[in-house]
Amino acid sequence: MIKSSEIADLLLQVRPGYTLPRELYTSESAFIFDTQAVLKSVWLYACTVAHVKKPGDWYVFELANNSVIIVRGKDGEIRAFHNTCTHRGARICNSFKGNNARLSCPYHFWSFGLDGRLLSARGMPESFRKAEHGLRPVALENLGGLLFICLSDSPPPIDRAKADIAQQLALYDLDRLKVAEQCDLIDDANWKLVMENNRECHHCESNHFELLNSLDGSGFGRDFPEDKDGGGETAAKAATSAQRERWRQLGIYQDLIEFPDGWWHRIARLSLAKGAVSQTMDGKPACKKLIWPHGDKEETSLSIWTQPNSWHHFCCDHVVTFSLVPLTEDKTLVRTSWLVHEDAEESVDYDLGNLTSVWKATNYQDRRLAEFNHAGIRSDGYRPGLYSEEERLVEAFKSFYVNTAKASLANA
Ligand code: 3BY
Ligand code: FES
Ligand code: FE
Repeated sequence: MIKSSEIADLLLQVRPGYTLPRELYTSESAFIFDTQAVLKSVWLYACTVAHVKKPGDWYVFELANNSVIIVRGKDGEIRAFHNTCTHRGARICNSFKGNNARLSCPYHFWSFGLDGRLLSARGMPESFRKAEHGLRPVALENLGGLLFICLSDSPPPIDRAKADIAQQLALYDLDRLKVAEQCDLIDDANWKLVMENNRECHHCESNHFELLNSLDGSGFGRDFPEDKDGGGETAAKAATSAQRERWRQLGIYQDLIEFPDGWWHRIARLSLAKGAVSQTMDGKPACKKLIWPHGDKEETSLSIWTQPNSWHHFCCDHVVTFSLVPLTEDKTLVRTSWLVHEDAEESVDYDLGNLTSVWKATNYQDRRLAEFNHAGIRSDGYRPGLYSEEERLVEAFKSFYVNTAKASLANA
């Protein structure tokens, strides 16, 4: 078992531009430190507003021993509560989603309103005040339809991320979407390696045949697509500038937003490859009912990456969101959800296989890579290795982790 002084020593060994020391990826103590300190001190992406679309819809987000109920009230408000009964502590919601008019504990049937208030409790003494026994709230914020929770009693600021993300996502109106498919994958790899893998496309060319039908991997991780050819005027650069001018005219142009002032979000509008207008196998929309107002001719998608546990892609016809949760030091849950227009009908407007095939294939490929990475790092022969220039966003993730970890130790 590593003590916190040993975690501190490991963090001190971390060098800029290099991967982490082995034990920070592989030890049980680092996993406990990550889930009990690091990840409790930050905002975590849980799900979207479409996952709790109707009043009474609830969704459970779990991190190690903690379980959080995200629930939409009769008033339409979305709130979050610890999934532990205020009677004798039983877990109230015991599957990962549902719809109920009240939240009833299965043990002695205390019943709670969707706003967390205790409504009924049998046989309690006369002095008992129901108002004092409501569910304990968890901090929740809605960032343009993406729901984030924070398990700390004093969550860090979120205003800048909220403003930037909400501004970009207004175009896609997540309130009008529904979840068409959700899929869980468990990677036998540490969560930080699964995240690192997401933050580079250095591995894309030889691994992501399906994804590269629509995504141009070569620009990923560089400053911005038009910078990838260096300073000179090239045909590719001219084409990119022309396209961005078109976006500007449509009012969808945005500069790259990348961890502004030390924030934890990155937003980029990407040019899709090979004439694709959506991230599908044939590059065509997978759903007939579009979710944005600009038709199906724009060769573009919007992406949002947040530290430390999510990434999201917004196409003209669908959204794919990814939430990542560590399960043990060498197991990570990658939960992927595909959202389409609420009026779209399966088999009429979209085929589920066609909608999900690119990212299902990509997730399997990435799982294999993260597992190879974890297995190799366990070796006595492993030493922290140097990131390439295409891996600067991996370094950005790693330093976010290290800085948050150091701050958690300092505040302990
Ligand atoms: O989904 C992503 O954001 C990254 C970029 C390209 C590959 N990768 C899985
Ligand atoms: Fe929930 Fe008793 S523990 S009603
Ligand atoms: Fe990948």
